[in-house]
Amino acid sequence: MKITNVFAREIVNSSGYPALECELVLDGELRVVASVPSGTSRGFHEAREMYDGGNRLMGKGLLNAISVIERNIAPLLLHQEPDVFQIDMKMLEMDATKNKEKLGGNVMLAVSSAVLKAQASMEQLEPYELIAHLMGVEEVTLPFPLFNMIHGGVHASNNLFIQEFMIVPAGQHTVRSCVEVGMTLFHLLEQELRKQGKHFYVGMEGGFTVDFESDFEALDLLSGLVQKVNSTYGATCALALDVAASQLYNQEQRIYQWGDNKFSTQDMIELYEGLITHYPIYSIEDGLSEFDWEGWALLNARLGHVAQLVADDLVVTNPERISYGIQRNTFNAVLIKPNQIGTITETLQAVRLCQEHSISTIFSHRSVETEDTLLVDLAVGTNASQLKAGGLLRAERTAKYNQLLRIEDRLTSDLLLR
Ligand code: 2PG
Ligand code: MG
Repeated sequence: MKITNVFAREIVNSSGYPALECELVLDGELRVVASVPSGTSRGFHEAREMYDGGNRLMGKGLLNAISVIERNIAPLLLHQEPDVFQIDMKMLEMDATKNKEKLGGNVMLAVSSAVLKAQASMEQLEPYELIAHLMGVEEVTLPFPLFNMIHGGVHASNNLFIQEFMIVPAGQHTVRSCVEVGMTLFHLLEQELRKQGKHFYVGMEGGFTVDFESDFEALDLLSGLVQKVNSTYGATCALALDVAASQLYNQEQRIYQWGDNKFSTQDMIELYEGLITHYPIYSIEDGLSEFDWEGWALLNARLGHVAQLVADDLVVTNPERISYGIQRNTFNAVLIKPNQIGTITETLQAVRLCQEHSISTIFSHRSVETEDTLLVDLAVGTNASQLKAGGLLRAERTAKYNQLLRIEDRLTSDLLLR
């Protein structure tokens, strides 16, 4: 099958701004589309995004990006069989800058994702099957979800400093039972917030945005609910946090500003040690800043054996940064966000690198999303250990969990057929 048309367009993302979508037509009849997300708490070293700037749509227009796809990249695709590795290599030749300054990570990922989907269609495979093939994975195991319950930091206009309070339905053997435990806990949380007379609304990642006296009050409430679910349903839920500490860090003074408190790296590590002792915390993401490499090494040495310590902003899905971090022993898990690096090929490289060094991988959505679910196929096809796709409200988040449920059903019925 050959690519016969290449289109790009602006669609609407979950924050009411344009998102870039690429559409490919194969043999004049089969169509695939892929769109890309965007971040709010973006890492400093992430791939740049191409936006128009100027007045239209607060500078977030994508007309230039569309033109780059349809004029500059389309000639590389037309009349060719879709091959994600080939096109990624060609785009990386067109833009050899460190941060994808020329083409933009949004442009490259929209194309790369669409080509991956087209290649899967051509080979009559589901995207996760093609990805498993590309990764040499013979038997896929499904990632378990991290559900975002309460928003804070730059994701919410409340008074919490921790950006994401998530629950981990650990100990469940199927995605379906994870989702059931997640839904139960979610509604228990809603009931509790109502009972306490708190004003809350649905946050940008599909959890709740609500004021608490402090981050500790939110942790108390959630860990109480986790205990309740665990005893009632025989579950073994735990908590996961994304502190997004780059947002709290003052690089010149080397301090973390947590409300009125000024914390040194050492204070932060002690804070986490205390939290892990008091609460059932399984995972801490971005506990320290993207500029605090020494701090990360200390953190990992001190707490790496008792908690999952996830690097997000620190490594931004960039194989070079991941490799540097592995050499310095700075984390035991990495968040994988394809749009931080800009191509599917580099995303797969990042995962491979982690897996070769027994570093856990967690595929992650962005705070500003579309309904695209390729992320889930990537998580499944690479045998990633976890999937972080937000809360259980808002269709762009549930689209991801629903895709995971569908894949689970397919895999189970395949097994039954065999
Ligand atoms: C994160 C992400 C997703 P953002 O920090 O992990 O939750 O947020 O997309 O705003 O970077
Ligand atoms: Mg993060």
